[in-house]
Amino acid sequence: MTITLHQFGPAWSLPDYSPFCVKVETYLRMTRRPFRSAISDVRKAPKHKLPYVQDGDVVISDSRAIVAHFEAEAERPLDGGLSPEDRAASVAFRSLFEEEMYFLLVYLRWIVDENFRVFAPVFHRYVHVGAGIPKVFAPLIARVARKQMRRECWGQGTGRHSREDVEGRLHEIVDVLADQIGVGPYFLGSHPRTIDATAHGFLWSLLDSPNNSTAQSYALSRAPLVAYKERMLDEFFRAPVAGGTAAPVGMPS
Ligand SMILES: N[C@@H](CCC(=O)N[C@@H](CS)C(=O)NCC(=O)O)C(=O)O
Repeated sequence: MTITLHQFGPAWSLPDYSPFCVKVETYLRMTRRPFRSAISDVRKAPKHKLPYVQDGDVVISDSRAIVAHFEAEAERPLDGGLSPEDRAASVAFRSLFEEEMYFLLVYLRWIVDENFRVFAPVFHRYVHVGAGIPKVFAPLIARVARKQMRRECWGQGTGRHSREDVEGRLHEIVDVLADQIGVGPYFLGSHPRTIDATAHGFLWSLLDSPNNSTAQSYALSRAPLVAYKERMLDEFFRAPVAGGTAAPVGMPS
């Protein structure tokens, strides 16, 4: 059965500019599921958000639901045998990444002028290639999208903070993540778990998106985080997989 991962598309050294899309791609690679990537129109996504996945006749949106879908059908789910303590840690860290760190990253990318100038061409390309809108309208769509992201960040609360406060909050998260990962090799120790897909998606985005931020340089200075990202890349993105080779990073397969 073919699995199609609908996403925004590659950017810089990442397979996607959305950490949620990188999360799902990481999960599919961790579980050695063959899949194809499609750059898709977010307006046509079931919940008007990406990623979503088509697994045969089944369409699943929301990265958490996607992971739950594959975990439920797996013979050996990644989270099988997780202790109650580790399950609690996994759920709490997932929220840290997806409900707090996400908005801090959105702030840096979409609200900080100098970073938005770097992101805009990537977004323009998506508007044209992914949503099929003529290139000439891309800057206008980017302005509308930016306004919407500002509104969302303001509503959630992060948008009301200064850039310094946002960076400070990310520094705190970076410290906590470096302590948690330590020597790893995985987020919760010796076994790869679903939280590794989330952690890798968000850490890779923080470390390698071209954001000018003290949070990024601070994260890059923390050896456990950089080593973790490199380990995840080596094992799941760069290593040959059974039945073929891993798709090159940044290329839809
Ligand atoms: N809870 C969702 C979040 C996905 C999400 O926020 N996707 C963003 C990109 S990072 C999106 O599609 N934004 C488009 C929009 O809001 O119009 C998940 O886990 O998949």
